[in-house]
Amino acid sequence: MEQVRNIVILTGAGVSAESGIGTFRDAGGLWENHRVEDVATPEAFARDPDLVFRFYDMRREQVLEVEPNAAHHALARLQREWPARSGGAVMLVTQNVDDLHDRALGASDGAEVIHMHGEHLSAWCTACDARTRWTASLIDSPPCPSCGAPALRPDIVWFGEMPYRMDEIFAALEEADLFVSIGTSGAVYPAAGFVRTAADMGAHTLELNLQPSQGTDWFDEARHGPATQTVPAWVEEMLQG
Ligand code: BV8
Repeated sequence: MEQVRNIVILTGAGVSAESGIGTFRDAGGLWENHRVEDVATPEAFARDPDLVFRFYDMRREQVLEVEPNAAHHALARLQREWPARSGGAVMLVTQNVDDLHDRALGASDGAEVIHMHGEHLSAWCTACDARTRWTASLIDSPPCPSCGAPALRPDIVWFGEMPYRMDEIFAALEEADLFVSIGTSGAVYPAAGFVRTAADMGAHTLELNLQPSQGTDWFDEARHGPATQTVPAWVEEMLQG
């Protein structure tokens, strides 16, 4: 593997599984017998807002009850230590809407977590477009703290909606020497296509997952096992290498 300076990491539900947050595949992709695609869409929200509010209120409460695990902490350590050690950069992009990466990272100057599919702990006002940190429920249509309108929705990217910060992500993929995918099944696009973009740009590609993902053939290397084991070992290797 060439000299690695710039790393792009993509994570999915598997990195939070050992913290007690079920993955999408775990539940067979179902919630209260609703296909996730049927509650995580603008159409579902228009059709039955209370159903969608209950879905996200329940998951928001769950996030407040769990803690980051060894995989989250190892990635936070890499984000803090890699730049000085390598002269390069680490971009951590997550599909997860929980805040476990953020809590593990804490207030580290310059380092951040890019939530390409949004966050549970943020509410988005469809009247004034303000985004507000939010830990309570949304089902009773509370007023927007900025404009007062009862127009708050979960700040979540639903199916059919454009993921966040795609320009920055693709710019980093173009500069990446190493692309690492952790705890994701590779079932949802555009995230599932990042490995091919990175590979096309000459990056070495590594998959860390419990089992082979749908896109496993696109990776140069794959290590299978629980994230709390594979991720700390890989980070130690990178920082000692
Ligand atoms: C868009 C927020 C267009 C909501 C989410 C190309 C081909 C086919 C379809 C499409 C395509 N392009 C677009 C589509 C449509 C769609 C899509 O991909 N559909 C799929 C179902 C086929 N994509 C979209 O709609 C995207 N938007 O394309 O917009 C557009 C363009 C221009 C202008 C406007 C619009 C938006 C997609 C985002 C939807 N929102 N999340 C919420 O969370 O409620 S997606 C959601 O599902 C997650 O964020 C994540 O992305 C995905 C779940 O996947 P994973 O995280 O990987 O979880 P999963 O359970 O599947 O797998 C877990 C893995 O972990 C497993 O492999 C398991 O083995 C492993 N594991 C388990 N335990 C452990 C572990 N690994 C390690 N350790 C463990 N302990």
